[in-house]
Amino acid sequence: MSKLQALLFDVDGTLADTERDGHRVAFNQAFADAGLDWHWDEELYGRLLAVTGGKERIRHFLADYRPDLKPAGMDDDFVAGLHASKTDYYTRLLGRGEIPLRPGVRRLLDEARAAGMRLAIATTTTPENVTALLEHTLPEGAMEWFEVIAAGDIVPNKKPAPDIFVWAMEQMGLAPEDCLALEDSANGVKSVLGAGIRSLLVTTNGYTRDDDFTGASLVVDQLGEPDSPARALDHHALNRPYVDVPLLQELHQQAWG
Ligand code: XBP
Ligand code: MG
Repeated sequence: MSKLQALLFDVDGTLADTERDGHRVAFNQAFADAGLDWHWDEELYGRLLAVTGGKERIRHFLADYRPDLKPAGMDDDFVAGLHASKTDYYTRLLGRGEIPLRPGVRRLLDEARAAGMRLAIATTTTPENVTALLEHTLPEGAMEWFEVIAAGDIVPNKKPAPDIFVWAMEQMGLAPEDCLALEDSANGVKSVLGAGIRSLLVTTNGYTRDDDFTGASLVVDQLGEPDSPARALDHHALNRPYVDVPLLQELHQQAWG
């Protein structure tokens, strides 16, 4: 039986509900700034989320929704410039404190640290975005709570590829049987399972509620707080009001036997 040593957190949708009112808004601001008439409404953005990574998402939009615009000046440099502008808008939005952490996130981080658990981030988003979110939602110095911040283009293939989780574990000198991952989406689940990690908690949000989470240890609607209980959304029973360290240890034991 392997002991749970580390929690690997996804960011977007897991730590905070960043997509609809954060990334999407920043993409649209960058498009308007560049004089483009594109607007990603909430429904379209939900479909575009099938492709992870902002630059990849823009290229996917061009290829599948606006093929008329290719290749007239819409090359990789253009996409990179547009995306840099989006990152700027997004980090400023976070800097204004517009996106809080999801319920239970701060509590679970505190409990995990008190239990001596090692923490890391494994995300598709740009590193500056992770810094901005953590700096504006957690106390000073909280970046150091996370031993490794695996983000963005640091690996060649973004989720659903397993690369980012594999990279994070390599940096920490850990094996899959030492770790539990927390994710919010089907792409995240595929990435985790592909990396060989078997203990996996999914916390859903509006965009991912109907995703396929096959292989997850437990699916909940939120991590929950004592006054705002989490609900199990799969066949598993949740035998406590919120996700805590003992529950994660139980899931880990069940996954690895
Ligand atoms: C997050 C993403 C990211 C963000 C945008 O996925 O898909 O692309 O939407 O970030 P996950 P950038 O939560 O699975 O990591 O624009 O910085 O790429
Ligand atoms: Mg996510």
